[in-house]
Amino acid sequence: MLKFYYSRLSVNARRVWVTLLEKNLEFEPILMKLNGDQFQPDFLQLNPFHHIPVLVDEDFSIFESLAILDYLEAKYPETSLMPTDARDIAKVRMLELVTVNELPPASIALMKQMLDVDVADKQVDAAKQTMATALQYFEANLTANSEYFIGDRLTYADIVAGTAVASIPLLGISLEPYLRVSKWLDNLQQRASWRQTAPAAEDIEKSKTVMKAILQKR
Ligand SMILES: N[C@@H](CCC(=O)N[C@@H](CS)C(=O)NCC(=O)O)C(=O)O
Repeated sequence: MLKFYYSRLSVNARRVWVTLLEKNLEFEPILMKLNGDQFQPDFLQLNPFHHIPVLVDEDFSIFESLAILDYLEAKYPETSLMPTDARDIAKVRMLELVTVNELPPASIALMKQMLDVDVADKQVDAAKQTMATALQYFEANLTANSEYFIGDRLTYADIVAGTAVASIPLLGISLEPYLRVSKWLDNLQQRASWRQTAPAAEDIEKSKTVMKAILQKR
């Protein structure tokens, strides 16, 4: 059976978790505390960069969440989450890569400010601007009534961007000005896969001490 190493608060892990659920796959979840367990030799053998998520399929171990999604799509194509049209494929990739490349550095700066970790005002302003640009980009890729980025079906664009955008309000940024994004996210959050993987408020609260310690080292 597939083994999935994750943490409930990791956006990077959540996109894989949602995919496993949307594809109806059986898997063994292995919860990581990220309190040092990611540096244990057994885990470093799976991912020498000590990050979750990791997916292990028998003797094959995969890290980097987008690589895991590619693997799951190729191996389990029955519930397909990737379009076949050339432009749609490019759109999915752009939305995925904007999410994984642009949002994390901005999130780190905003999280530092929220947790009272030293961060320059200039960096916080730049982070807010990046978030606004990304949200406008997502908004421009939706229509007033679209439930998904690509036509009438869920794709990796929704899974990758949707799990990340769900965390943006926790950083003090309101999604209200982005009407299409708000509606699209509301729709996604009705899905069983989103509900099952949503971090609990008490877990978010508890994680703040650990997060602060990690951010002070960055
Ligand atoms: N690019 C990686 C990022 C993975 C990542 O940064 N994971 C974080 C949790 S969200 C982690 O494991 N941090 C613990 C550490 O780096 O020691 C991916 O997409 O899988």
